[in-house]
Amino acid sequence: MSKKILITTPIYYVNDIAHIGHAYTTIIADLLARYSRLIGHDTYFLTGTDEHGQKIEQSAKQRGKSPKEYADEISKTFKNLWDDFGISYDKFIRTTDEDHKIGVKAAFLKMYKKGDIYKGFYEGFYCVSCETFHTKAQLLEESFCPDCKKKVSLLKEESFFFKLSAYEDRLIKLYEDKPDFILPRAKRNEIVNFIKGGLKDLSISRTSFSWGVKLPDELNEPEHVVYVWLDALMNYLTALGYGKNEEKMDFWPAKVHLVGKDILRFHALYWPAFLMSLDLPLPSHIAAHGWWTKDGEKMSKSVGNVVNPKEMALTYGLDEFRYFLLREVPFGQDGDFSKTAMVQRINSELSNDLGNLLNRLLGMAEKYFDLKLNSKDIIKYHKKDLKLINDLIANLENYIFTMQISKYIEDIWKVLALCNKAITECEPWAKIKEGKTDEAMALVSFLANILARVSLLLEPVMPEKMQVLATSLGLEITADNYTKLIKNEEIIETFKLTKPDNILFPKFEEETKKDETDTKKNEEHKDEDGLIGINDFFKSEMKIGTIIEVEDLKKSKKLLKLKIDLGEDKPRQILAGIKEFYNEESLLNTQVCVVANLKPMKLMGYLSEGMVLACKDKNGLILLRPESKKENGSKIS
Ligand code: ME8
Repeated sequence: MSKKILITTPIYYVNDIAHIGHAYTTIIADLLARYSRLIGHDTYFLTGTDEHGQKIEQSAKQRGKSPKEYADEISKTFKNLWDDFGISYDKFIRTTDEDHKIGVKAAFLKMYKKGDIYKGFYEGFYCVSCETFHTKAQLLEESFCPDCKKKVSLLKEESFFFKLSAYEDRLIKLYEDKPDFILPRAKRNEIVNFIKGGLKDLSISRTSFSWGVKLPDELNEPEHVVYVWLDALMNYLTALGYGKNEEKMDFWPAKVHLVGKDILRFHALYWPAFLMSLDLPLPSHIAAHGWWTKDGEKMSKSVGNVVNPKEMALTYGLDEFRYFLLREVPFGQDGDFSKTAMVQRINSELSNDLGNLLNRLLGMAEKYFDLKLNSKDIIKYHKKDLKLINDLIANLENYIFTMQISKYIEDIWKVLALCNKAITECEPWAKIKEGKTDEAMALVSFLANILARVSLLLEPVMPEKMQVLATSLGLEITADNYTKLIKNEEIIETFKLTKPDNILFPKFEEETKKDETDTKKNEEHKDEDGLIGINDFFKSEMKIGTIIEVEDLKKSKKLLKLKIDLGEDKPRQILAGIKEFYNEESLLNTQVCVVANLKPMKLMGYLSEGMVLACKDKNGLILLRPESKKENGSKIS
């Protein structure tokens, strides 16, 4: 029976452009949505951007832009990326949308009228980067955020509070009654332990900045804006018309809110409490995936190890990239991104096991049967293999909404292995020679039938490539065909195959192992002539930046402390030995070239996060500068 299914991604902050982590979340959610449609459910897939709050206000200011102007710019880069990636979202919500603001205000008012919101005074610590309140006891070394390790600020301001403490018992009961509410199950303890410390009421409004949704007019509190996490979480309802026309509210409650482990607490604790207060049903699952690192380190712009999803998709193919992300790491675990591992999976699993199976099928079908197949003898010769495959496939559906995605793919590869084994055992070329054409036909049509099923099963993983596979088999990827071939185990009686224009999964040279992003493993050195490879050169990331602050370090003869805007969240602090040649006036608001991926080091007790390029000869020192003004953060190559 068709159900209404809502799948969501987090809405991404617009202070950063999309990297592989965001792509990972969105691709998993896309897989869930595509799968849900394929099995016949009426599916609504929601993604978007989170645009309010202090962090965004600050980032915009650093770039000399208004928050809205800045949010428009970055939100578009997310939307464009998902469009380029063929992400099958139904709605891209922005928290600056007017309808969203209406819904947030309606929810605030409802909770207020219910008596779940009261006015008070907040005194405590706040991490702007995570947009999170912390108690002193939670901080690292008394002043650093326990999550992102950045310095927190002390807040003292009037605030409205949500009576989170009143929901403690109901939340504990929720985790007990619904053991699959948080997936993977192991992550549940994290939340339960957090509650064990006792739940404090949550500050849900701010007065020290203004970039947010105003409180409902009825409250007459023009100084307050809604806390960005309440604002953001509400997107899951406002996207459905909550507080306005309720147009799509029949999709509520969500089937899965997909999130990274960093934001599990907001979704598994605050969000159900807000929903209880709003008298709304709770989502079925909050599914939290693990973290991608590069060479074992957290990806960050300042370290210069951010993996660009678009670049990966362009180089290795979008579907190959999707396959790798979904197959490499069991859901919930952390993974380290390596191109070498990706190439190995493409070559052995996609190219050998799957692509080559199609080649073998097409080769035999063309040579022996003019690409026309008849399946009448499949049961006679392949009953046993068919039973094994049917059993494997029947189990697959259980894996998807329990988020065992790598297991889902792994079992499809067991099906492919059975097909490849069947060819070896049957030796159809020998059967043809012996005049046993029926047996050869049975084998080839068996392969065609199984590949037809595989094209349906893998469509949510690799939509474009599976379209090519299905077309070559003369099959359409539809919910009807899914029911026929996967649920009812029907056999396609005849085929007229066509050969695709290109090979399904071309191989990549294993020499990609030497790729420059697999840094640690692939150090290149100067050769005997003192020359370096181009990869060595490109290891240094050089960018254009604007000097926005100059401080004379009195204790040093040479050093000036500069703040340089490289188009990042916050300006870089760089110490440069240029005092003898430049002063504040000649530096301020001018552009320079910066090596941006140097390991930070301390000079005269100050952290220096990069190096300014300069040239010195007997006449003195000059800074290297762009010929004309370039956007901050522009790469030098
Ligand atoms: O937290 N590995 O937005 P955000 C895996 N606006 N996933 C990663 C990742 C990594 N290295 N880095 C980021 C917010 N992610 C809020 C959400 S929802 C109501 C509000 C993914 O832009 C992961 O899904 O910081 C994480 O939860 C999300 O990006 C955080 O995105």
